Amino acid sequence: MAPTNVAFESWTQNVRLVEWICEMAELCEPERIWLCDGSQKEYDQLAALMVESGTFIKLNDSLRPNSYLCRSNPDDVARVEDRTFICSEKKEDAGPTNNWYDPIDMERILMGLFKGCMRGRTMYVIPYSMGPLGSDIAHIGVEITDSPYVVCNMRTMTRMGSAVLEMLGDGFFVPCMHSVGAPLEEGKKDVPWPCNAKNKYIVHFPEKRTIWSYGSGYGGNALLGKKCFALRIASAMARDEGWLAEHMLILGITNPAGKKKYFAAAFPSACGKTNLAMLTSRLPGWKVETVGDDIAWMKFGKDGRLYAINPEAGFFGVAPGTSDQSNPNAMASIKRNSIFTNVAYTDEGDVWWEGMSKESPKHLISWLGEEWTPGSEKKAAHPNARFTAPIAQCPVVDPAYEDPAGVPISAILFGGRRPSVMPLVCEAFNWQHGTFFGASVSSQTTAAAAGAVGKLRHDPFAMLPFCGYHMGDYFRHWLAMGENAEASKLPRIYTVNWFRQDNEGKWLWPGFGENSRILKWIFERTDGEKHADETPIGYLPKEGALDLNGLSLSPKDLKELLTVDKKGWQNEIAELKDYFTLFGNRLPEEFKEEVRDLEKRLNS
Ligand code: O2Y
Ligand code: MN
Repeated sequence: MAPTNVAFESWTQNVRLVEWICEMAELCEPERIWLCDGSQKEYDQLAALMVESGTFIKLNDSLRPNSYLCRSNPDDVARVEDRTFICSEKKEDAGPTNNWYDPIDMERILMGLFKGCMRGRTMYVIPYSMGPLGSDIAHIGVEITDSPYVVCNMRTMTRMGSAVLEMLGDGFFVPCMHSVGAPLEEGKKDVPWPCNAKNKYIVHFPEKRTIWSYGSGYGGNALLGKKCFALRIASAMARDEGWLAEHMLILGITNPAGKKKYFAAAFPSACGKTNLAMLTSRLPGWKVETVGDDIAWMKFGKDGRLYAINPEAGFFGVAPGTSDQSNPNAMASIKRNSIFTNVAYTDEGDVWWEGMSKESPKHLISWLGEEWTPGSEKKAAHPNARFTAPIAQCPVVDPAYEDPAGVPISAILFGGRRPSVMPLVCEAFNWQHGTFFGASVSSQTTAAAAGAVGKLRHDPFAMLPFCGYHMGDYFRHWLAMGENAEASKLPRIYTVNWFRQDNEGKWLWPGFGENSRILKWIFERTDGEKHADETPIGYLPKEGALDLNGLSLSPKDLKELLTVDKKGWQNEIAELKDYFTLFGNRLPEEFKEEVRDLEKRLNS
C-alpha cells in the first residue's frame, strides 16, 4: 500500500476508519497517503504546493494577507444537479425531485471509476466535524480526496483535523469519497485544475450514510461536508432521528432595548442569504449578528424550544455583487486568509469581480486567465465565482456561533426571487400553514447551479437540490416535528420576498440593509405585538406597522408590496395544485387541506 505521512496508530484508534482508508487506497492506488492534522502549517504547506503547481496564485500579501486565487476548469464551475444522484434502496424513497439510480448498479459504476483514479496523486484524508466539537447536534465526517484545493477549503469550511479524531474516538463517521477523476500518468505534467468534466458523479447512499463524488473539484460537488453531507445525507439522518437539516441561514437580532432573538431563513441558492445573515441594520439601535449563512441543523432542546447550530465554520459565498455597499461585513470577512475561485486578478495582485466597485480596474486577468479591459465581451469573474473565508473573521459573527447548545429559534423565514404575487412579508397562521409556505416556495433560478438562469421553478423549503429523500416524506417530517412540539414554543413562520418588480421591471423594495425593517416587524410579532391584519394568505403588516422611517417608498409601491393579488393567487393555487400532484400519495393530506382553505378564503 502507498506510504503514509504518519503512522495510522499515532493518528487514530478508530479501526473502521483505518480499514476504510486502506480499502480506498487499494481501490484508488494513490502514490502516497496524507493523514491530515488540520494545522496551519499543513494548510500553508499545501497552499505552497498549489502555488508551485500553478493551481493557486498567491495574492499580494500587503493587500490581502495569506490569500489565494484559483481558476477552475471552465467546464467545472458550479454544482451539477443532473449529475447528482440519490441511490436509496427503493426508487420510490428518492422521490420525484431526485435523480435516483439503483445502488447496486451505481456501486458497480463507482468501482470502475475509482479503480486507479488517484494514480500519481496524493490521497488526503480529512477528518472533520459539522458543528462545534462536542455539540450533540454536530456530526463527524471523513473526506478522502485527491485534491489539495479541497483540503484547504475544508479546513476553512469545517472544524477539521486532530481534535476531531480525538472527539470521534471509535465512534460513527460519515465516509465521504472524492476524486477529481484525473489520474496523473508517470512523467506527465499536471494541469492547474484537474477534473473529469465530461464524467461527473455526485452520489449519495442515504441508508448507508455514504457519499461518493467523482470528476468535479468545485464547491458543493467536492467539499463534501457542505451540500452532500450537511444537507442530503443529514436530511435523511434528521428524518430518522427527529431533527431538521435545512438550507437556512441563522441570524441573531437585537432590539434597541438589548433583547435578542434568533431567526433561521431558507432561500434558494444565490438569493442573498449571505447578505441577510450579515445585514447592517438601517434602523437605529437594531443589530444583526451572524451564526451561519447557508445551513442550519435544528433539534428540540429540553425546554421544548428549537435550537440551531451552523454545521459550517466558513463562508463559501458568491463573489459577484458583493461590495462595501451591498455587504460590508462580507468584504471585511475576506480581507485575509481567504481563497477566491474564478474571480478576476488585478495588476496589483488583488481580486476583483463585477459589482465590487462602480468602476472596474482598467486592466484585469479574467477568471479564464485572459486579458480583460472595460467593455470586454466576457465577464471578468464567473457569475458563480466564490470566496472561502472563516466565519470567525466576520465582524458581526454572533458570540454564540460556537455554542454547542445552539441558539433558540423564534422565527423561520422562507423566501425566493418572485417578481410578482408573493408579498414583501406574510406570517403563517400556525406551524401547518407555515410548512405549507415552505412547500410552496418557488424562485427564479440563479448561476449557483449549472443550467438556465432566471426561470421560475418550485424549490420547496429551498431544498429541491438538497433533500436526500422523498420530498413528500420530508413535508410529512416537518409536520410531525410541529405535532410533537408544544405549539407555543414553536418558531413562527414567515414568507418574505425582496424581489418584487413593477410592470417596467423596476424593483419595488430596496432590499439589503432595508430588510432590517421587515426583521423588526417579525421580531415584534414574535414578541406578541399585534401589528397585523388577517388576510386570506396569512397575517400582513397593518398599515403603519412597518417602520419605514427615512425610507423613500411611494405609498403606491408599498401597497403593491403588501396587497393580496387575488387573481395572481388564484393562478398560484392552480399551479401549486398541479405541482403537488408530483408527490402522489406521499403528499400530506394537510397540504390539500391548506390549498382548499386558501382557495376558500380567497373566494369568500
Ligand atoms: O458548488 C457551488 O457552486 C456552490 S453552491 C453553494 C455554495 C454556497 C452556498 N450555497 C450554495 C448553493 O448552491 O445553495
Ligand atoms: Mn446554499
